Formats: sequence, C-alpha cells, structure tokens
Amino acid sequence: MRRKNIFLLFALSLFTAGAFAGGDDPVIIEIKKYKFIPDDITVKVGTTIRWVNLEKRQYHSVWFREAGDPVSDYFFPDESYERTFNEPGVFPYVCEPHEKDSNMIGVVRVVE
Ligand SMILES: [Cu+2]
Repeated sequence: MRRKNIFLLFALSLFTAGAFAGGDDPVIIEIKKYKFIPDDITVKVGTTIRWVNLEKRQYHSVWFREAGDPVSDYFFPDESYERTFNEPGVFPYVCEPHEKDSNMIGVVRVVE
C-alpha cells in the first residue's frame, strides 16, 4: 500500500513537470506594492498571462489601452486578471488608477 502511494506521488510529480515545460499554464505576474513583478516580460505567441493581486488591501487594474482594450475592471487582493496574447508585438499596459501617481506601468513582448 505504501509503495503504491509513493509511486503515485512520483507519477504526479512527473505529470506536473511535464505540464510546466509544455507552457500551457498561465504565466504569473505578481502585483505588490504598486508594482508589476516583473514589469517587462517576453512570452511566446499563444501564452496566457495572469496578473495576481498580492496586496493587503489595494485594488489595481491591468489596461492595454494602446491595444484598444476596453477600460479594465479593478481587481482586489487574491483576485486576478488574465489576457491571452495571440499576436506577436510589444504591448504596453497600465494600472489605470495608479499610472500617473505611482508610475504603475508594464510591457508584454510577444515573440513567435
Ligand atoms: Cu494600481
């Protein structure tokens, strides 16, 4: 019984490693102390990025204004925002309420 459990754990860890290498999981950008971490990222076409708000109280937004996206909703601690990038290019974005006073900006570079 115990040996079976160990095998199961081993198989599970292999599966997790494979999924990670395949690039199917969203890429995470953390939001902490009015900063996108990292604020400059390069990903492959087809990648989904998930911005996760790790503040204690503060809401933020992720708005791709130059790409023509509608104004984004604010999201609160432990909430997140996702966007998938299906075209190569350079995509700057801002946190709408904190763009000017906290210079809260970032860029996603999408390559083939
Ligand atoms: Cu913000």
